[in-house]
Amino acid sequence: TRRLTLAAMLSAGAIATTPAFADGHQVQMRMSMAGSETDQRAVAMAEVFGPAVAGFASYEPSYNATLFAQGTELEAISRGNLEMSITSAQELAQFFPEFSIFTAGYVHQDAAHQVAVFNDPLMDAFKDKAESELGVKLLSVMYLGRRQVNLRQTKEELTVMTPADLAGVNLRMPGTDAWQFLGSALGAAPTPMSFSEVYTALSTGAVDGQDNPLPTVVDAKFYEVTNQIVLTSHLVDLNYIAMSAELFNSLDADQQATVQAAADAAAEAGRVAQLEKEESLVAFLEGQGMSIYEPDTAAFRNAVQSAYLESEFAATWPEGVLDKINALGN
Ligand code: KDO
Repeated sequence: TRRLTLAAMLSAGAIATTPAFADGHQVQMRMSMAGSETDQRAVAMAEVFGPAVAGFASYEPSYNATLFAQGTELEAISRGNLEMSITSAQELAQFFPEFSIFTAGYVHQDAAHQVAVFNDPLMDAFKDKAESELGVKLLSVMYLGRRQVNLRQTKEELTVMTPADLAGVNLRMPGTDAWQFLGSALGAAPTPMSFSEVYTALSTGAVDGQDNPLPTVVDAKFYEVTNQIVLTSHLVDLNYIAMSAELFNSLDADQQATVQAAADAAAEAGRVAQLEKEESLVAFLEGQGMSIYEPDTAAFRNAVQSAYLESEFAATWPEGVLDKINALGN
């Protein structure tokens, strides 16, 4: 509904569409991400965010980690070499370990819970730290989806019901400590690798599998080089629309409000699209010959939750925040 409101505002001329600067100068907003152009977050940013800020800024996305390698975007923003990224809590945890609370398996419950957490005062200290110490403003939360375990092995070769069944499985996880820990907590042998290398690694057998939400499995065509998906739903994954704080703070109040509304509207549009895909893609993937099944989810949840609570990550979580996050869920 936010998307419709924004579109209505644009067509009604309520949002300026002429350059706000006297010399017609447009603010450049380069956005680098590892995802593809057809990823629903990318689509929402291009279709909703870009047009909404076009009155004073040019939104210039680049995909597939072609501008900056996955995991280097925050530093690039911090140094003034990049204006925007769709970043993750795992990447922020590299700078601020307490962000690992948002990377822990089976904490976020669904897309609505992510939004409630992001907009709750509990987030203020996290946002303030990213802004003051890294120069990165977190504008809005995007929904990537429920991460599932996606393997080359056929279900006949390996049926995964509990974490013990993943013992020795070489599972590609993205390359930060928080991601590697999640792979271990699932019972697998995690291997760090950037997203852009995963398809080839799966096709050659360099790894046994990877984890991502169903829309990503389809968008990146991982179903062509794997045979099964275990519906662990181990992480209801999110991303943040991140912007250079220096750039944001250089805008006037109206422009800042426009950027904020545009980010929220893009996040909402992307969320709706991604949820729809997550629902509908099971049939598509089964049609491609994939086995898709539920494991003993309670066994995964118990193993993963206790691994986190006993970990050094949990020691960095600010007092009381996990309880507040849980209280915002069902
Ligand atoms: C991935 O590397 O598996 C991951 O899903 C991690 C996310 O945080 C996100 O960066 C995503 O990749 C990329 O945007 C590609 O979809």
